[in-house]
Amino acid sequence: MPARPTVPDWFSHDRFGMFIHWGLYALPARHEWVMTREQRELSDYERYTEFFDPDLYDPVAWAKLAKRAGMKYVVITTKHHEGFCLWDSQLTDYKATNTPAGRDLIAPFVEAVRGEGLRVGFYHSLLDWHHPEYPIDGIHPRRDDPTRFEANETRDIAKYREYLHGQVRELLTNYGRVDYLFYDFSWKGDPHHEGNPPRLWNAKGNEDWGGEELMALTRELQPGIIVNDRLGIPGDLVTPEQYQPSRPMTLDGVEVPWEACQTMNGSWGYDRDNHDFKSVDTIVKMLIDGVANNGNMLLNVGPTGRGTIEAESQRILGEVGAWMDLHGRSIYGAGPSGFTAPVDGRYTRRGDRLYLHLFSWPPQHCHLPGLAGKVRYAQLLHDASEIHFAEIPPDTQAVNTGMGGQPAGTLTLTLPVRRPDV
Ligand code: FHN
Repeated sequence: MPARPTVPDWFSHDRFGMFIHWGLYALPARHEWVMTREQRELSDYERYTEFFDPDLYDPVAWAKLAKRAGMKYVVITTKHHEGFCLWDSQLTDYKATNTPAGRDLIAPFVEAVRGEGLRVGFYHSLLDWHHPEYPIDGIHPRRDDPTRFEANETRDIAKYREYLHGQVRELLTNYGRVDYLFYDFSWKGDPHHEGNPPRLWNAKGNEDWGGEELMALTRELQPGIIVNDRLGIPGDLVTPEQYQPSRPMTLDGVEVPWEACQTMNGSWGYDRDNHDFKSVDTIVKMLIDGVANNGNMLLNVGPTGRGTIEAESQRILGEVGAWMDLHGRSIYGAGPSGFTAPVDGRYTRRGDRLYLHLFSWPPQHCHLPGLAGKVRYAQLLHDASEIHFAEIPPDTQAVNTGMGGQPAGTLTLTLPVRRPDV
């Protein structure tokens, strides 16, 4: 029986992290899959290395932005599917060191994130559309490769596996403490990608990744590290992507830790033409909703080719941080309440404190005006339900639509719970 997924307390306490997708794809600035979506010739795509010059890269500013937003950990793409490495890997020339950047970009990132008291996570792609021995999978038939649809016998999968494991060893050896490894992604048996064309090399199952061996190496090099579920074998948590589970997540009927990774605008990598950002209100509600169902949220930014995080992302994260300044105590160390929430709201609970988050106002049947009405509604809610609130304390932080510039639509009340049995 595989070990049950578990995560260290810090992860369930911290609830909220930043995801960073950064690589050569920031230069075409259309999506991190641009190489595949536009069927770019490898020789053509590689030329971006001549222009990758993130002169405005400031990892301290990135770490401060994450902290400002109330995020407690930061996960960066060390290498995405394109195969380009942000660190000074000794196993390839396809790396930031060999671009106008001229240096390892992961080392200063790690130092900056730790400097802000945040935890460090690495994203690492199992796919590598650049490596000569990476098997052609069903998603990236290379036009410049005459064997593109040949069976994988034309490629030495063992050599690719050695490269993959060797780079993981570099990342988990050369940068001190790493708290979280987000592998990405495998298909076979992966709930995130059911129905996709099975990968040619995965037809034989995941032993070609060396998944078990890679998991063991990860834990050997970084005891206590959190490893996700995308190696194609059970990890320490489940990682729903771009959706919010409607209840706590389970495996075989047993609740498991989970973290929903979300974009701000539908694109992981910087997409210069995509201004379809989620509102602050939506992001705050997603975070609350996740905690109410015992999950985390990993919210993504996609820095530009020059190393900046676009203004809209910064604005949104600043306003999410303003909400977190007031209500972080209903998120950090909080979780499901055990009570039935009103249809237009959520409960989160931390110890004997119950937090009522009203997502819409006025709720269907309450016509009480203004803030007093909202507070009274909270009392009505709880008189009518199995929860009995003590008098709402005078210091109740009742924040509603528009007040003090808070995100519209959320009213969060901090209320002590008088246990029904007392
Ligand atoms: O293909 C990637 C995608 O580009 C992005 O990195 C997401 C983030 O979880 N993971 C894969 C799609 O599931």
